[in-house]
Amino acid sequence: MTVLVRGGLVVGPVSAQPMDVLIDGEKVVALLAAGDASLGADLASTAERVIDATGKYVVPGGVDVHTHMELPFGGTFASDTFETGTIAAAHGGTTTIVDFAVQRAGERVQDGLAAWHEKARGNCAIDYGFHQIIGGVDDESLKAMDELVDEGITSFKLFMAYPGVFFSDDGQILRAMQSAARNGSMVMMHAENGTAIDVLVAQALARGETAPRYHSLTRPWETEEEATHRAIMLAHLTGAPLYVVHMSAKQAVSTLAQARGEGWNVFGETCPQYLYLSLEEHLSQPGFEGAKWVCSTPLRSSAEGHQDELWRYLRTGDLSVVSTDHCPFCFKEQKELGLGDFSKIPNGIGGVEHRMDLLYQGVVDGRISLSRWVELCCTTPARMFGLHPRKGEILPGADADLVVYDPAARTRISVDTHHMNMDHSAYEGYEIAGGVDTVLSRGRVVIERGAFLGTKGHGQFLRRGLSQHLV
Ligand code: DUC
Ligand code: ZN
Ligand code: ZN
Repeated sequence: MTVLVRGGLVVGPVSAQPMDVLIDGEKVVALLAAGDASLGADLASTAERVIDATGKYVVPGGVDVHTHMELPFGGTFASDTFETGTIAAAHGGTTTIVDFAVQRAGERVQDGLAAWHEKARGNCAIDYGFHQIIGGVDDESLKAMDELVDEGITSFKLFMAYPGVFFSDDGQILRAMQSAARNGSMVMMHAENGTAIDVLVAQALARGETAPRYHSLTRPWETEEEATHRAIMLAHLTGAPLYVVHMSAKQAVSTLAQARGEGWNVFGETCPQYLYLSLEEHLSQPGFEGAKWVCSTPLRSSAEGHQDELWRYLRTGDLSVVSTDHCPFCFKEQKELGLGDFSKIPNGIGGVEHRMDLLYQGVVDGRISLSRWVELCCTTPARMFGLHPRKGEILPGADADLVVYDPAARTRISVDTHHMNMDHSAYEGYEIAGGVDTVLSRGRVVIERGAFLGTKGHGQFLRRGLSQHLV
């Protein structure tokens, strides 16, 4: 089937131009300037379907490289399945996710990966790939890293937090980084000093400080900055590239920026929750309400100016990617596991549906340009994790994943209208200027004016190449 997306402003990571996009089957075949009388224009006149994008933006499908569907965590599971989570993502204009397969100490990495394939296969509405969490670094798991690279799993997440669960010590991190330096993969780091945090948590609980806001107060910025610094130094020592996930403390990003200023191969990601939500306004809500916003790294103080600084780092380029760390838990029975003890609240916020809209508010407010929005949410994540040029940019030969985005639309985020499998919204009541109109995934219309027209099982597993951000 041939489709022509006509009359829109096509936004890329560098520029935005009025163009028509011609799709044949699953691929973009041509970008046609208005009035183009070339062969492409002839083809356009015979397109089987025309989507009118007049007055709208045509942007690449969003690439969210940090999701946790069905993640076992804190005695429960993240509440979105690959089916519900990818349908929600599609509603929000995201057409690719990269989720985290899990290996724990004592388990085979290959078994962890196989379990994730099992969860996702046949259930996804959009395309998906995997990173691999290495929760137990040893000879066997290090060997498995090489094998996985050949299978299209080209990035590995390590944890400096969560002792006894996913934690790696410095020696283990060093060894894994040496392997990554050798096989060309990317090391993703959860950079928080977990052993220090565990002491602070125990001391807070002993003082009777049990409310959700103590989650943030026991994970102060120093624990993020220190771990970030240590990860950077270990990466530099080994020559491995480093991607620090879900950065929330301005001091940690400052340290990252300094290393980048030296020309070191280190990158940072932040998430919408750290740009919009705060310790004071959200995590400190009365009673147990703040549990909705317990995630790690934690939300930080707006009085200390973290949010504004993160926006600034998105502008300077020191933060390269915005993903969601989508890890939803219902309030009832899941977040409630931590009633009376904040340390038992499952860590995570759901947001896979709202990333494109929330970041677009930065365009509306003049904080970032249209092209920077696309770069942060689509192109750079695709390049960073070996998916470009198939994903992340509207180019001839690329998958026809694109979003017709209507700047004149107005939407209000609410649990009543979202599609994620959650009983609350972290962004309840947020007014969004703009909105997703139509979404295509590999040439197929999956969302049309709020209606899901796709199918579970349409989404394909993506074998990823090596990062294009390695120097
Ligand atoms: N952080 C979260 O908030 N949830 C899951 C894991 C993580 O690192
Ligand atoms: Zn993490
Ligand atoms: Zn995560």
